[in-house]
Amino acid sequence: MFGRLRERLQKGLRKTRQALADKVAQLGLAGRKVDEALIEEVEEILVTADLGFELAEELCEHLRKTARGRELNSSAELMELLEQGLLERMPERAAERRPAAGPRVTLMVGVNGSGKTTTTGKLAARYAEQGQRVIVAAADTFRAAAVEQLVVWAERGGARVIRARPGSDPAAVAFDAVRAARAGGYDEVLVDTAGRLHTKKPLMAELTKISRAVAKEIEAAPHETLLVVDGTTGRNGIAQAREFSQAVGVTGLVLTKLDGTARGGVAVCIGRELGLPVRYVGVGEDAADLLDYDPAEYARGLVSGAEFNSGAADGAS
Ligand SMILES: Nc1nc2c(ncn2[C@@H]2O[C@H](COP(=O)(O)OP(=O)(O)OP(=O)(O)O)[C@@H](O)[C@H]2O)c(=O)[nH]1
Ligand SMILES: [Mg+2]
Repeated sequence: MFGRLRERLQKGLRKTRQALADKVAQLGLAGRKVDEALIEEVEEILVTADLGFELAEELCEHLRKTARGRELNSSAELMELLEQGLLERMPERAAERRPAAGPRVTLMVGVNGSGKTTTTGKLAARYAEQGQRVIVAAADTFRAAAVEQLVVWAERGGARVIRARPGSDPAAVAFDAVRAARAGGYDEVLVDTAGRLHTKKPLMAELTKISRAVAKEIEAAPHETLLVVDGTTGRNGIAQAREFSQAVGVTGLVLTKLDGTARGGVAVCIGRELGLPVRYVGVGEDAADLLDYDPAEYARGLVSGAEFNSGAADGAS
């Protein structure tokens, strides 16, 4: 099982890893000394992978400390040094928040199209597979298609869907779902919300209202508020995360679509800069493509793997 997850993550981060590998290969490392000129070139490469300026600098400092003056034989040697440095600096995985008793309520928030509904569906499928009883609240009442999309996911996983007519109050739908979960002894409530721009005040206020509505039924709810960020948008996610955090107190991040981008480093960067735990990463459209964030595996997914170990990335050098 674990091997399969690792494979999925490796596959999901392939574009990021490959882009790094190609650029590092172009440095022509065989026989080059680790000096300031080289370190500067490496720093630029790391920044383009969206690891963030701060982390790129720290990794360069790691290179200076561990390898200054050393003559390198291959790209793989540099990647190993970077992997070591990265492993020490990955944001930790944090424990999930869970109530001592009763249903756990998770609110999914984020900008339009970031992957909220897909992630909600994937989580519902995962919990159901673990034997949990799941209710999904379709609190995206703007788009009828969003509800249908959720119903398809939920039926696949055996979760119950609480829905309302298009145009009705999303806070009421969320409240009804939590009430039904309490009454029916459910374990998990996932509230899918409509996408909204973090710059639009009234829509952000609506999220606060949804959050308050579920707290009327269960005081500590929502236990988790997950901000779903489209990984392909890179560092834009940071501004989004700040606004959403201010409005609803985000407890964790989900980075999606990492399979479609060479900016996979953004998960590390956003997590570090905001001090928010990364909970899950999305690397595809299947239910099994939502993976628990694992710092060590993630670091390896970014900088190691076949592309380097085979030496293929060294090309003509
Ligand atoms: N490749 C890939 N596609 C994804 C992933 N997560 C979501 N998607 C796709 O991204 C698109 C948008 O996903 P949705 O889940 O509908 O996004 P949303 O945040 O609910 O969108 P709105 O409700 O309109 O704000 C869909 O086509 C999904 O299949 C992922 O991890 N990898
Ligand atoms: Mg949606």
